[in-house]
This record gives sequence, structure tokens and C-alpha cells, in this order.
Amino acid sequence: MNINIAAVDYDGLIPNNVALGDDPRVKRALEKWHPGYIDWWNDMGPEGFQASLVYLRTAISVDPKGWAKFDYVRMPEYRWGVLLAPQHADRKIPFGRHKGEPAWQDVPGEYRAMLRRLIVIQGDTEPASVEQQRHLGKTAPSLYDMRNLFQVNVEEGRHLWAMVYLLQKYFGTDGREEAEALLQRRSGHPDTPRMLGAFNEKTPDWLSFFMFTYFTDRDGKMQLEALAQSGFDPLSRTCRFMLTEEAHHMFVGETGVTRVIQRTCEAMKAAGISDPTNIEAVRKLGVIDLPTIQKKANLHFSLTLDLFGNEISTNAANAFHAGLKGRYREDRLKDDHQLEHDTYPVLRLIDGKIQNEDVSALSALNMRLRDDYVVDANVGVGRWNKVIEEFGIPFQIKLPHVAFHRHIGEFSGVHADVDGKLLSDAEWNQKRNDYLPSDGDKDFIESLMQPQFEPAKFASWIAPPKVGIDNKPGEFEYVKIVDA
Ligand code: BYC
Repeated sequence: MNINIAAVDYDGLIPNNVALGDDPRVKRALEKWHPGYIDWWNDMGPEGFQASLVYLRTAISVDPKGWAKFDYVRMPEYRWGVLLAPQHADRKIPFGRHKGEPAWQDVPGEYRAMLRRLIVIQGDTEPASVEQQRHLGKTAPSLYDMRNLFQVNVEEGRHLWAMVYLLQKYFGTDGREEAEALLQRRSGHPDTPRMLGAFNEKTPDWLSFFMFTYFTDRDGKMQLEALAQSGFDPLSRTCRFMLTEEAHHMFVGETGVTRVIQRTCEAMKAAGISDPTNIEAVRKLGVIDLPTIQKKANLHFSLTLDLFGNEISTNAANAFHAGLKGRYREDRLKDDHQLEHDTYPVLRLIDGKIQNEDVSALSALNMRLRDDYVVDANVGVGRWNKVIEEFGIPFQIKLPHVAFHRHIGEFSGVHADVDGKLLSDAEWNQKRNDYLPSDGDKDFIESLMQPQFEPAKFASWIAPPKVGIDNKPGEFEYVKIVDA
């Protein structure tokens, strides 16, 4: 079996670069799972646009250079497949108690349950995000944005395929059952919800979508980076290729928010409004005021922090110790990669005060990944602030304190403001709407969500992008809408 090939075989039902043709058992299992997946996509994928022709990129190779081909595709006909980054010869387990041993090409029996759980949790988030975003096509601010939404959606679908391949190939009957269950759970469903909190929240409008792809897809990046270090080589290779797709999703988020900010600043300047807190006047211009953009950032950032789990976690320690889930860019860190004698400072609630405490580095791995995430998330925020600064408007977007609005971990039992000052229940109830979108804010944003489906045109509240996808010119018709 040639597992080093970069090119993808598109001949069969399931495109792949894992020589599926030589693996009849897994091929059959995936072909059996396929109709259920298509049913799920038709039921829960983008509503109202399944017959439309969308200018999508499809992976034709896993070579980092030139892996994509662009063409018009009807989404249900997208070629979802199984793509793994090339195998590194003689790869060793890079961390934990098995450090230095050859990477596993098969599931190590003693870690089977732990590994399956990690793969299932990762897999569960992918269809969840498609479900969360399924209504957004109808209010797309342009065909360019609509195309980006659908690109993100089909790739999340492919990420589900990526995890399902691992379950079907390496986990036998229970892997098959988990693969089925991934198609049964539903985001926000009262009885069969998705596994992690943020994936049961609504994505009601396009600013939420951009914030989600900026903040929550970035958790995806961090978790995939940590899993890409895994000693279980097929998981590592799968995640390495997923990361190349994930980059576009964060690009959609970062540039989306930038364009919203840009448009707001342009409109304020044209109207001679210099006070960003004059919300009523700014809203009359048909753009989203900066304080409301801040509130949306507060919401999505805090919901995403919950996805890192508890600050102190035995699960995380066990997964690292076992060599299954590493740290962010483990391969670039300079230490013993075992951490058995190290400590890490964790922000905790001690005697009613938020303070750092040194705890065992192994137990603090969720916290460490979250810290790396916060650094990464701040970079784009800096770029948003540059735009505001260029217009000379006295306002800065700031990420709230990690204790703000939390439902998982150390701070889930307290209320804190965006600066990390602890608040009583009464104070929180009084101030909540200063920090998070109020019903009025939501209604205002919703009122702006009018579709703009003419090529080259954009809704009032968002600036056009600097460059088109695949270098297409402004008037390019990214989606040819066909009524279903
Ligand atoms: N909601 O020991 P702890 C993405 C549970 S996003 C509900 O701290 P651990 C994407 C936890 O399951 C990336 N429950 O947990 C983005 C545990 O339950 P059990 C997704 C939660 O394991 C955009 C208990 O609380 N990938 O790809 O250290 C679009 C104790 O917690 C939550 C991954 O997450 C929660 N938020 O950490 C599309 C990677 N947090 O087992 C896609 C795989 C914790 O005691 N997952 N609990 O019953 C993991 O690495 C870890 O499972 C977690 C949790 C980081 C999620």
C-alpha cells in the first residue's frame, strides 16, 4: 500500500489518498455510512441552496502547495473524502511516557477508550457547526460571503469524514456505532444535543458567524494542533491536513469582522460622527456600532474558552502522558516533553480572589492550550484595532478577562466583569447587557440582515473584500442561485 502519495484518487464514491481500494472492509463501511451522511447534509446542511451552483475549492492533493481546484459545484455533489497528510518515515512518539518509541500505526489497546473519546468529541463539533449555520445563506450580505459560508460548511462536513474514517478503520463495531451517533445528535436539541456547550448555541446572524469562525474555529486550530502531535499516527496525519483547511475558516472570520469594522468607521467618518458611543446615531447609518461589535466578541470569546475544558484536568494529563494529545506545537517546545516534574501557573479562584497558583504541568494542559489560544486570538484583534485607529476613532476592541461569562472550569460558579472584577448576582444582572448583546442589540443586528444576492453588491453594514476568492474580479458570480 502506497501511503505516501500526495494525489487524491477521485475514481470511487469516496475520494481518498489512503488506498481505500485495497481495504475492502473499511471501504464497505464508509460506503454504508455515505447515504446517512447525505441524508444528514440534505436535512441539516445549508437551507434553501442545495441546488445552487457554488464556486468551491476541492482538495485534489495534500501537497501544501497547489492542493485545491476551484469549480462550480452543487453542495450535495461535493466530493467529500478521506485525506491524510503524508506519513513521515520513522516518526517517533514526541511526548509522554512513550516518548521516542515508534509512532503507533494501530490503536494501542490500553488507550483505546481514551483515543476514541477524543476522536468522537472532535468529530461531533464538525457537523454541529454546519447545523448552527444552516439558516445563514438566506441573509448573506453578498454572493462572495455566501460562497465562503458554504465553503466552510462543506469542509466541516469533510472534517466529519476525517474522524469517521478513523472510527471505521480503527475501532470496529463501537467505531461504527459512534459514526452513526455523529449523524444522530443535533445542535441545540433538548434530548440529543451536540457534546460541547458552544456547539449548541445559535449562530443567528452574520456577525455571529464571523465571530464564530474567528474565535471558535481558532479553538479548532488549537485542538487540531494538539492532536496533530499525537503518537497515534493516523490521527496526527488527519489533523495535519485538516489544519490547512481550517486556516481559510479563520481567514473568513478575521476578514469578515475587519470588513464590518471598516464599513462602520467609513460610515461614521462620512457622517461626521467621531463618538463611537453615540450608538443611536451610528445605527441610523445602517452599520453596526463598535460597542455592539465588542459585545459580540465578548460573547464568542467566552463561549469558546469553555471549549478548553477545566483548567485542571486529569483527562488532559492522562491523554498527554499516554502520548495521545500533545501541546500546541509540541515539536517546537524545548523541554523534556514529559512534564512529570514541572509546574505551570493556573489562574484560580482562591479565597474569593482570582490569582495564579502553580500546579502540576500535566494537570494544567488545558490551561496551557487556552493561554496559547488567547495569545493567538489577540493577534487578529490587534489588526481590527489598526483599522479603527486609521480612522482616528477613539475605540479599541479588547478581549474580556478569562473569568468573564464562563460555564466550565474555575470561574463557572462566579460572575466577573470584562476586567475580571468579581460581581454579585445583582451586579451581574444589572450590568450583563453592558457586556453581552441585549435583546435590543440582537433585534438591531437582525434588522440589518437583508440578503444581497447581486454580484459585486454588498449589504449596507459590510465593506467588500480587498481581493476575491481565487483572484476573481469583483463582479464574479460566486453562487449561481437555483431554486430547489
Ligand atoms: N462542554 O477533564 P475535563 C473545532 C466535560 S473545536 C461540555 O476538563 P477534558 C471546530 C468533559 O467532556 C475543537 N462538557 O475535560 C470549531 C469531561 O466529561 P467526562 C474540538 C465539557 O477532557 C469550529 C468533564 O467535563 N476538539 O474543531 O480535559 C467549527 C471534565 O472535564 C466541556 C476538541 O475539543 C464543554 N465545553 O477537556 C468546527 C478536541 N468541557 O469525560 C469545529 C478533543 C469539558 O468526565 N477534546 N467537558 O464525562 C478534548 O481534547 C477534550 O475532551 C476537551 C475537554 C478539551 C473538549
